[in-house]
Amino acid sequence: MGQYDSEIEESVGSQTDIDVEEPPMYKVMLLNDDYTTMEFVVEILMLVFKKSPEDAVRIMLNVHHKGIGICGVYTFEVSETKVNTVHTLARQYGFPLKCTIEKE
Ligand code: TYC
Repeated sequence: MGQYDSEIEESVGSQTDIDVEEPPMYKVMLLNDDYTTMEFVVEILMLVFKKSPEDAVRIMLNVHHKGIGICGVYTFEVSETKVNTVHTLARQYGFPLKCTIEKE
């Protein structure tokens, strides 16, 4: 500790009283339908959700069999952007693919 450290700490606030809170996280859920192709869903999972080809196939098949499945967990803003990207791409290619946001 230098001669003036305690005064400096007082004026700027000590590190320990800064309240570091994690942002709330949101799950992006993918929904099954009868029209979107398996290939398109796998592409979406790789492109938008950065999944490996193996993970993308696994997630797609899980949604295909169970009706719904999780693509990833992100902050609200990131989740919302990913949902919008999926819907925009799906409409562009004429698929009814839907995904939703769920609070963790
Ligand atoms: N059920 C679709 C089919 O048989 C494939 C599919 C999987 C669609 C997952 C949407 O989120 C989905 N072609």
